Amino acid sequence: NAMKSWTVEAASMPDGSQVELAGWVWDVREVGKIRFIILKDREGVIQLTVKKGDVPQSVWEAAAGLVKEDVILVKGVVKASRIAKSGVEVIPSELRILNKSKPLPIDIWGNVAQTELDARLRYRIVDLKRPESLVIFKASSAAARAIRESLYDRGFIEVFTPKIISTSTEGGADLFPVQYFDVVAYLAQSPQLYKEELTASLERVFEIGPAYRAEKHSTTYHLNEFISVDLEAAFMNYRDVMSILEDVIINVYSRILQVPGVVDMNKEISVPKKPFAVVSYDDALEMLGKKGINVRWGDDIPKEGLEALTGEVGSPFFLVNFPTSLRAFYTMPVEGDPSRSESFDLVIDGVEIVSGATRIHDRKLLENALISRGLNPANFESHLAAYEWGMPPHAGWGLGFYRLLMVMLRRSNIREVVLFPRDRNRLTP
Ligand code: ATP
Ligand code: AMO
Repeated sequence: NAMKSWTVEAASMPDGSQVELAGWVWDVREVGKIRFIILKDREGVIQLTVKKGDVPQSVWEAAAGLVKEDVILVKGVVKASRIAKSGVEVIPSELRILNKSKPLPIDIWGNVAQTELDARLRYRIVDLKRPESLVIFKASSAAARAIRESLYDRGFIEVFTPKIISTSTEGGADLFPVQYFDVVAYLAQSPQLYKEELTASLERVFEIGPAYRAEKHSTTYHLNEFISVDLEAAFMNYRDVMSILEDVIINVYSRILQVPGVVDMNKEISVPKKPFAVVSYDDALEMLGKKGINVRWGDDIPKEGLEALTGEVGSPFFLVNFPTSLRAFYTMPVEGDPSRSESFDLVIDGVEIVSGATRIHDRKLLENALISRGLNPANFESHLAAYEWGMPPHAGWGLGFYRLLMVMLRRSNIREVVLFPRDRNRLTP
């Protein structure tokens, strides 16, 4: 058996078990004739007790030169211990140094708050050794898994669409150009057009993939590369996909709460309850007006408005029926009230996490929507063609994965929940 055990597994093994562990030296202390080594791996720590005379001389000597973050492999016996933190200690019969470590450029043993986020991101591979940072990325993995689980259960299939594309999908100029042989192509802002086209065959699809926005924002919740969870479903409207979204959000919260360390990191995280509050754009403007926040009908509701609304109706909440002019061209107007649309945002703790809508499925209407936004239908011909070959009514949403993690884990900056964030000033690491 070539597989090493995790420290947490060793901690629950019966007294006398043989074990093989590998990991990093978290701490090392010498008290007289005993060298205590705290061995760390991804899942936790365990104490190695190296007592002169009780262990082979080679082990005693190897233990002497150890420094923090040295990489070691240990074979030994698990022993119950009343003093060791996990209730067990390991008495090594073999200790091999697999690699030595130099002093680290940032402190990973102290309080996270004491190291600037900038420095942590500059030395991200080192920062990730910190238990608090590890918890975030375990939660991230659990969240992605929970999303997949919820959507597979509801008949969605996972798809992968190109990230190098020929035209804008969301309108606007915030595209990164890339040289694609002899032509200029762009990095995808979202899989919007592909996911809609796929409803004509695959019916219910989702994708978890990168999205690129060349926005010159420098806020705590915008990035130039982010992970977007995109969903699209045939024969559904915006209310149907809002209901799926509620279930997804609830499952993600439940799952991340099961990740060891998440509750300790923040005691206030709790699973939201169904149904989430629903506020129309018009009602939101009225509520905000009464609080002295004046938004003109047809304008975006600013962040302070979203925060004020959270104070009124709680979190999460849906904002619905945005002015059609505020939304992308593919958004379905309300029947009989075309200045408003069958659209929604989901806001959690004052941050926009998801946008979605019922989509237009009629080619002529879609062409008019493009024209009314100053876009040229000729540039969308390959997309428009799909609308002539049996395009079903459909709806969907796009969820900002990092924004969701940020609000769930109550981090104040989106960069904390991204391994290697890409923002205006950060292209490395
Ligand atoms: P969407 O892509 O759906 O518009 P979004 O949340 O990124 O999603 P934006 O319009 O890009 O929406 O920005 C949302 C809010 O972010 C704005 O209403 C504004 O309050 C805030 N915001 C945008 N740029 C900045 C900035 N440079 N500094 C501070 N806040 C900003
Ligand atoms: P939208 O542009 O609103 O909609 O994007 C969807 C969600 O993605 C997240 N998001 C971002 N996260 C980090 N940094 C950014 N710069 C950034 N921009 C957006 C937000 C946002 O709610 N095609 C539509 C979705 C759809 O209708 O299906 C779209 O892209 O959480």
